[in-house]
Amino acid sequence: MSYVDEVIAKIEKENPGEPEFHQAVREVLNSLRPVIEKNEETYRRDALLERLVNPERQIKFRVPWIDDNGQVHVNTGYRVQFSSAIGPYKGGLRLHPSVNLGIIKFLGFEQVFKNSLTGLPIGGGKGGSDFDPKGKSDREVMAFCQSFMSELCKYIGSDTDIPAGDIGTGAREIGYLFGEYKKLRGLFTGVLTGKGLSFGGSLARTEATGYGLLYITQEMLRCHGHDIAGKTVTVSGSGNVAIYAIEKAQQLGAKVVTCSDSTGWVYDPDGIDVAALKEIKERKRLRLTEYAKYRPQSVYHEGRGVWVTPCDIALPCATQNELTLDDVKTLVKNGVTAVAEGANMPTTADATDYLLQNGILFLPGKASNAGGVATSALEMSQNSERLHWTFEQVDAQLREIMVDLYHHIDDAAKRYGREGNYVDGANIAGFEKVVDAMISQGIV
Ligand code: NDP
Ligand code: 2IT
Repeated sequence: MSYVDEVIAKIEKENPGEPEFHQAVREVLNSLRPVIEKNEETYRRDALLERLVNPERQIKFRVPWIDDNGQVHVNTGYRVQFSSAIGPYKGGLRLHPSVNLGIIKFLGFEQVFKNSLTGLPIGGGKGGSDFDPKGKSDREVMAFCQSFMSELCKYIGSDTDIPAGDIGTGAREIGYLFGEYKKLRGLFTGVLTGKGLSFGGSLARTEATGYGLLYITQEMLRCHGHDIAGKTVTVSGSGNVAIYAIEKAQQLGAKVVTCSDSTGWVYDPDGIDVAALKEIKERKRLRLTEYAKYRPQSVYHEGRGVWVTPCDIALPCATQNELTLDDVKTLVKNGVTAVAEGANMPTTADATDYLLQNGILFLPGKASNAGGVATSALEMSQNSERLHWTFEQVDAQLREIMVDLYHHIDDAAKRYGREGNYVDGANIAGFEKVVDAMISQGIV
């Protein structure tokens, strides 16, 4: 059995009930086959792949908190510190009822390669809880965040592990988490990113993941002789990533006709009204059913279904495995040119294969959504020098990082005879830097 197959089998056996983690490991290791084969004996002797796919540390803890009626609830908190080979652990905190150890491990594993691709000195980690912020009062969210941080604070620090936002964790949650960390540790440091602008946050961090997705998509399209201007775009999700992807796509001259949440989706033939979306989702925290009140010409559908809408560019920006084989068959039938992932692993493995086999330009999330964490690293730099950069400075750096990232993965794909396969390109390019650091640092 090849070394890659051996390690895939071992991971599946030793981590039962974690299908998303298996999926992420399989995808990366399959891409790495040509790289591993060149050094198979040395890598096997040094257990390099076992060290790559097993987290350095995983922390699981109890999070008790009291609701507005005096009822005590107990959630589970996680922080998986996956790899510190190239820098301190860095990655978001997901608050969603679907969170379990396998989901956090898949996200932490992806983060290692993504962070490497940014070109910045950040290792990979991820955390979160099965707590659901939806429908909770601000006081309940604060109570949860304070309890969560009272344990997490023992394991993080501005030079060791720097969490940030993800699904269900936005500016409000980061604020409460930061306040509690500061109180418990007595330290005003850049221990979290995505902070408010009045206490060390970076301009453009809120926009960064969505904007970065469009910058890299634009560069890929440009290199293939296409332009975003005038194109029809479909987006799923209506959270942080989706909102700013829609905003930047429209600034670049595209028309975005859909968005969604976990209960339904909206089709707006005149293009999504971003101001209305921000009002509904960021300020009022309501459902997308509200959208028709702002835009009477739009249509609301219950359930999933964004991908039946004909488009040139599809941007899945909600969650993992939301874009299935049936969905991509419809996209291809409708003449899609490009699919770029705003979410982490939103495309199922068979759907990814189908897109690649049909010559669709496809950017995997670990490359195309890296603008968020890259800008988090810029926030860390600003915190270290105790300065603030302007929106234009941060945005210009973000754009440069995303353009460079595209050429980096394009080059890696070409070097291994996989031209145009950005899944392989991203996995190989991300791996090269991490493995170099791992080998230099010895068996640790
Ligand atoms: P938000 O919580 O701001 O928004 C998430 C959106 O996705 C909401 O519209 C939500 O709908 C929808 N959604 C979440 N879970 C599901 C589900 N199980 N089924 C259907 N819809 C769902 O999160 P973000 O925008 O920050 O994150 C979106 C994706 O982008 C995630 O995969 C995240 O890991 C990834 N990402 C985020 C980055 C960031 O900086 N925030 C950086 C890089 C990647 P509803 O409100 O109804 O739950
Ligand atoms: O998946 C991701 O890259 C994020 N949720 C952002 C992580 C970060 O540290 O900004």
